[in-house]
Amino acid sequence: MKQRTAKIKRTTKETDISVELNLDKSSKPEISTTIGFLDHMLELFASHAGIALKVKAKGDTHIDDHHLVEDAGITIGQALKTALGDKKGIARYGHFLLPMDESLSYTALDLSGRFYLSYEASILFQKTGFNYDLLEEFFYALASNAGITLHIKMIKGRNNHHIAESIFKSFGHSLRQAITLAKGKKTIPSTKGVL
Ligand SMILES: [Mn+2]
Repeated sequence: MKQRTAKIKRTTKETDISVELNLDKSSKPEISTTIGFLDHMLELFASHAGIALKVKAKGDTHIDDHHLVEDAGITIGQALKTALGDKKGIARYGHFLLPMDESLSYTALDLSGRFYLSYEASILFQKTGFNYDLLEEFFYALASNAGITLHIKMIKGRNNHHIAESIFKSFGHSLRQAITLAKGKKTIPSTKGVL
């Protein structure tokens, strides 16, 4: 079977991003976005999703991290959509409850071709470091460009880093389930016949 891959390059006046993705191969993630925290989250996501992901990104982070985080989400979303192709034989749905020490998060998704995002995570007040508001921007950009119905819910947590980790790992596991190909199944899992 042909492997489900994508290679996307996206350049704007704000950012310059390239993404390579293989849904049928697991390898060590190669992530370099100039934002250490985003690298860490994307590495966790790719490892737990069991996919090969390469991301190289730079942008106008002298302003703040907003454009780069959002555009990384857009480009990864576009790569996911491309790699998924006609979605023949995929499981389509995935959900995962994931603990990370004191934090606990849930994600549920449908590779429906329709975008929906429900994001409920109460990140705690912070003075410095990565702006955790951007996580919602990232998932909005990714899900809208990939055509994913995505629910993200933080159930509990006291540490921002752990909360974010629980969300990205959970998302990885949910995606892993949804992209799984059922053995010998070649149909599109929809009564409409198209996703
Ligand atoms: Mn960590």
